[in-house]
Amino acid sequence: MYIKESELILNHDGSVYHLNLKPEHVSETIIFVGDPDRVEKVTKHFDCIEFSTQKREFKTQTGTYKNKRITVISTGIGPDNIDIVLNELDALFNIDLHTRKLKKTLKSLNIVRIGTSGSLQEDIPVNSFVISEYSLDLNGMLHAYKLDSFGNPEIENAFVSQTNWSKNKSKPIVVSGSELLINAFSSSQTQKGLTATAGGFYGPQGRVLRLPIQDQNLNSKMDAFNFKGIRITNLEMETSAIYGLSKLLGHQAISLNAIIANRASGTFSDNPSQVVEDLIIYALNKIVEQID
Ligand code: R1P
Repeated sequence: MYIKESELILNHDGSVYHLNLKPEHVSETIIFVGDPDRVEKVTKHFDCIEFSTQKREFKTQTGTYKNKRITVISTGIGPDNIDIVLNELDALFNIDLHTRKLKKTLKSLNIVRIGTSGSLQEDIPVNSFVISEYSLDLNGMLHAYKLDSFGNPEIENAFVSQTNWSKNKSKPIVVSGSELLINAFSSSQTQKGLTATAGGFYGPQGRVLRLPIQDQNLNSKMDAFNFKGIRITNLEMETSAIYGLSKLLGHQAISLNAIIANRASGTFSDNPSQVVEDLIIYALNKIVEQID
C-alpha cells in the first residue's frame, strides 16, 4: 500500500515532519522524557553524542552510553504528543520513506520512558521509583485506533463500576507494558504499579482551581480502586498512550516513574531533580545490562 504525501508528511530533507529525523539518526533503543531540558540530563552521561536536533517540544539526541547506542527524545506533555512521536518513530523503521510502502520485515523498538509522576497511595512515598506494570488510559486517544481484543476488560469494568465513570468520558482501557522489560528493569529499588494516564493536568486529574469538575470525588475513588489487589499507584499523562501504541505497533515499552509528589499525603519531594537524576542513572545501566 502506497502511503500518500498528505498522510506521512516528510520535510524537504526527507526527515519525518514533526521529529525532523531520518532513519540513520535513531537507535532501536529509545528513551522518552517529557521535558526537552531533560534530554541533556540523560545524554550528559553519554560517552559521545553523534546527532542532535529539535523541532517544537521534540528534542532528540543520539549517542552511546557504555558503548550502547541510545536515542533520547523529548515528547513534551500528553498523549496527543505520544501519538506523533510513536507513529513517526515507527515510520522511520517500518516504512520505506522513498517508496512510501510498508517494509516486509518489521523492526520492534525498545522504548523506555523516564518520567515524573504523582503517587496516589500514602505508602508509595515521594522519591521512590514505580515501574508501570499496567497503564489505565483515561484520555481516549487510543480509541482512534482499531482495538480488537485489546485491553483488560475485567480491570476496566471494575474501574468503571467502582468509580461510576461517566458515560460522557472515553471508555477506560487497561494496557500492560512489555513483560520482558518490566522483569528486566525490576529490582529492590523499584515497585510495580498501575499508572493512570489523564489527558490533562488540572480537571482531568481532579485538580480544582476555578472550574468545578465533573466528579469531585474522582481522586478519592481512584485511590480506593482495588481489583484483586491491583491499585492505581500513580497518575501522569503519557504511559497508557506509549503502552497502547507500542502494543499495536509491535514495540516493547516500559515506563519508569520518579515519584515527586504524593497526592494522598499532600507532600512534594524536597529534591525532585535528584530523584530524576537517580532514575536516569538506574535506567541507563539497566538498558546496558538488559537490552541487546
Ligand atoms: C506534567 O507536569 C508533566 O509531568 C509528567 C506528566 O506526565 C506530564 O507530562 O511527566 P514528565 O515529567 O515526564 O513530563
